[in-house]
Amino acid sequence: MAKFRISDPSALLEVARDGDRVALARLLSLVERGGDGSRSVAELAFKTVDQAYTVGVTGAPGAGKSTLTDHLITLGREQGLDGPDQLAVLAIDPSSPYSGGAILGDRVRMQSHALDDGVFIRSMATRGHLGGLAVAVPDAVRLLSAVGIPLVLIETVGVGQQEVEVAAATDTTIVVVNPGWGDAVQANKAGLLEIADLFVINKADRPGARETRRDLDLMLDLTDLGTWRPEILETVASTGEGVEELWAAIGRHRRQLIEGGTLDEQRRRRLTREFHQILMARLEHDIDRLLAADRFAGITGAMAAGELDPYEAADRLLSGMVPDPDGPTPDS
Ligand SMILES: Nc1nc2c(ncn2[C@@H]2O[C@H](COP(=O)(O)OP(=O)(O)O)[C@@H](O)[C@H]2O)c(=O)[nH]1
Ligand SMILES: [Mg+2]
Repeated sequence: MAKFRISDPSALLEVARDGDRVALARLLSLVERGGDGSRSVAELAFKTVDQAYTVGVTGAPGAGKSTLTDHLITLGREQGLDGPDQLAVLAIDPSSPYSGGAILGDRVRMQSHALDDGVFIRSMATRGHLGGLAVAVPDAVRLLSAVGIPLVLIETVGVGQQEVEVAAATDTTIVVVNPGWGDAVQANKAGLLEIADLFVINKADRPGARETRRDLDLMLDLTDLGTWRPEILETVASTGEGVEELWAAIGRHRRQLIEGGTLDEQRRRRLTREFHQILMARLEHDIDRLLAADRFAGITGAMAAGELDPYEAADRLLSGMVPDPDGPTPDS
């Protein structure tokens, strides 16, 4: 039991690499929480050369993402990307229940299940992480890679800019829609059309799948596509119909990325974007702190009095020329 009291990240990582899921869960908690702990985990994990392959599953609430992901877990375990292997699931959608491996709200049971069958499932929030999900999720993926997990499934609800960004930042992005008039159009509006590598029309047991396929095809025709035209698949996640074909399509997309050399290129681009997010988050944090300081009440006062326009105030602030309201004034 002594080892469970370890809190030093590098010691935890060492234990996690030997397959200790409790240690891994603890490291992921550090990542979620942000701050110094998260920083040292990120630093350790960043040195990992073999990055896990990431598959994003996104779409509106109720589209069937979790049910579909459940099947992908099974297929991932049985077939893997290059043969059966362990895998991890990050559920960013807080309403995700998994029948196979996990029950949310019962973390202990969830982790022991993961220990049994090589599936590590974790729901993720960001709590204090500066930069939010867009920074915390890549950190988590690198951590999972660092402990030797080759495949990470990431379920996000495709609503809101942050979630869409997270969904987009995966090697293969699956957008789940349902049959029926307008669903494809909604997905387009949410910005999901541009990020999709594969479309899944789930609940294909319901009427309207053909129309949804036609809508998607029409929208794809109007989109400036790269070398890969997103495939459109139909599934009935509740029975498992079509999920084997989906797994095969994931494999095709992955092969295309690897053979075309675009996998590395995409990952480099994502890293640049991540760096941008980190810088933005830091600056925002610093600015908030500056503005909260008493001495800056003077600036707000000067702006309110019409003595200083906001652009001039920003110029001075950014060039470090903002006069200290508590110090001597330039013309005194
Ligand atoms: N009829 C039908 N229902 C499905 C199908 N896939 C999922 N469902 C049901 O749709 C509901 C929402 O599924 P869930 O996987 O939780 O959706 P999520 O919110 O996108 O993760 C559940 O009651 C599922 O049983 C399907 O292919 N056909
Ligand atoms: Mg779900």
